[in-house]
Amino acid sequence: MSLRDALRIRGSEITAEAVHRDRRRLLAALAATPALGLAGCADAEPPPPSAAPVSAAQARAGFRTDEEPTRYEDITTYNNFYEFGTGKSDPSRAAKTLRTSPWHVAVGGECAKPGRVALNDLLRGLAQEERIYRLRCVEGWSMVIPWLGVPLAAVLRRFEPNANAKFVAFTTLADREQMPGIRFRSIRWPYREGLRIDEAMHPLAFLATGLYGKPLPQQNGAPLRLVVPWKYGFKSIKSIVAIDFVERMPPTAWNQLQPSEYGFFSNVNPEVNHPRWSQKTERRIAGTGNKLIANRIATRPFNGYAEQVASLYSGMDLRRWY
Ligand SMILES: Nc1nc2c(c(=O)[nH]1)N[C@H]1C(S)=C(S)[C@@H](COP(=O)(O)O)O[C@H]1N2
Ligand SMILES: [Mo]
Repeated sequence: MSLRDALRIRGSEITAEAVHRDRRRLLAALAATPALGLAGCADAEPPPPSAAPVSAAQARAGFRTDEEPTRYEDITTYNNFYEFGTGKSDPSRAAKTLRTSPWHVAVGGECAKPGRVALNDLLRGLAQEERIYRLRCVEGWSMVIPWLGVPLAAVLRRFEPNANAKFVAFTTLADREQMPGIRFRSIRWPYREGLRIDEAMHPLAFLATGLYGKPLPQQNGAPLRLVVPWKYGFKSIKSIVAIDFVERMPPTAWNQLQPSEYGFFSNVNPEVNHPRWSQKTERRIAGTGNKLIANRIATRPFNGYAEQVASLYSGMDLRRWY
C-alpha cells in the first residue's frame, strides 16, 4: 500500500457496519448455549463498567467520566491497528493470530535498572485500576472506553530513569508471521511512539491491560497498550514490546509518515485543523441499540483534560506544536 493510500484511508469517514448486527446475534445465540463453554470468550458482551458513581475526586483527576461508554462491541470491532490491515474491521478479524502470552517488554536506555521483563513481572504488585477515558482519533471519531490497567509512571519508576531521560520511546511488536499488515509499507515498521518524560509521568498516562473488566482483546493492543487520553489516538501505541528512556525526541510512526500532518505532541486541539479536515467536532460513537451510532459533538482542548494537563505546555505555542 502506498503512502497516498494510507493517508486516504486515514481521512475516510465512518461507515456503518451491518456485519456487526449479525455477528452479535450469533454470539448471543452461542452464549446462550452453555455446552459451548463460551464463558470468558473475549467476544461475548461483558458486564458494564463498575456502576459506582463518579466521585468528585475521580472527576477532578479526570480518571472517570459519566459520559455514556461506547459499547464493548464497537470498541472491539471498530479499530485502527495497521499491523493487521487498514480497514476499521480488519483488526478484529485478523488480530486473532497475535500471540499475547508469553510476552516480554525490553526496557532500556537512560535508567539504572534496564532489563527484559515478562509482562507479569512488569506489573507485579501494582493494583489494577479502572479508568474511563475519552479516546479521540485524529480522523474525527471518538469513544468512551472503560480501561483496566496501571498508571504508566508506576511502571516507569521501577527502572529508575536518570536525569538524561528527557523522553520515553515505545515500540510495538513487528512480526510478519503474526501481523499480515506488516508486508504493506504504509508505516515504517515497527510502529513507534513517544512522550516527553513529564507527560509520561502524568497521572492520566496509563498502561492498559484490559477493558470492560476483561483482558484486552488483541485488536485493542493486547497484552499491553499505552493510553494518553489528552492526545490524538495514534499516540496510544498498542502491543508494546520495548520502552526506552532517551535524551532526544524519538521518531514516531505518523510523524515520520507525514510530518506536515502529524506532530510529535499531537495534543487534541479543536483550534488547529488537520490540513485536510476540521478538528472542531467529532463523531462520538456511543449509545445502545444494535448499530454503530455516532453523534456529532464539539471537540474540546486536550480532549477535555485541559484542567489536568494544560500546565505541562505552559510557554509552548500550541498552534505550532500541534
Ligand atoms: N501499533 C499500533 N498502535 C496503534 C495504531 C496502530 O495502527 N498500530 N493505531 C492508533 C490509532 S490511529 C488509534 S485511533 C488507536 C485506536 O485504538 P482502538 O482501536 O483500541 O480504539 O490506536 C492507536 N495505536
Ligand atoms: Mo487514530
